[in-house]
Amino acid sequence: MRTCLFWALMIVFTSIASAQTPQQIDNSLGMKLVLIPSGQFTMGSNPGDLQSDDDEKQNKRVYRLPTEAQWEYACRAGQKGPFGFDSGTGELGQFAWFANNSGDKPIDSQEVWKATKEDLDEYLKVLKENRCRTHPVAQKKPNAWGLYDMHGNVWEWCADWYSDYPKGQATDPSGPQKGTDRVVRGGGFHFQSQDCRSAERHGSFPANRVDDLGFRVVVAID
Ligand SMILES: [Ca+2]
Repeated sequence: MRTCLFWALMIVFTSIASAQTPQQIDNSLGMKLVLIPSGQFTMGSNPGDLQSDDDEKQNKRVYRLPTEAQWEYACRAGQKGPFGFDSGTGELGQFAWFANNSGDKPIDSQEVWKATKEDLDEYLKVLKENRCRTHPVAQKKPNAWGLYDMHGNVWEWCADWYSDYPKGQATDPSGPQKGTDRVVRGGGFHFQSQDCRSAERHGSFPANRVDDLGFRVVVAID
């Protein structure tokens, strides 16, 4: 079988090299090659082939990170305010785990920030003493599209490289071609309410591993 494959590849390459190649080619070793016309085909088994193996099938669902635009669109769920829910339907604490409610006792994280003189280490020390932590998903209310934990709990990786937004309008943007940090969105359990807004954005080095950083996936369907 390997020999057959080898021959097939040689034949295809020959046909691509020159459309004028004769139908049969001989070489100095006495090998006889056959010209195969160039063309297109769909690789893999047909949908009706009941004997096909999994690795032959096309159109398998591909799960991936959302782009930054897709993430924010899903987070906002049609809302134009700071969060992906109407203020008439509740407060952030009903939809999200953030610094005020992710620990054993409720706290006012803005007051803690002021009291610790905006020293991050001291601020985090207070939160650690209160055992602020992640929580299982879907314990809070979902947004209008049924998505849980878009705000808070853990920041979420997006596929885009992080940079300033480009000037002008864009449709379904996917960020710059290269960069050093990837976009993270949504805020985490250590953070204050303003850090959990739909528009809040940061960049993080792709190898970064911390306890308030996670991801959700998207999948395109036919
Ligand atoms: Ca989140």
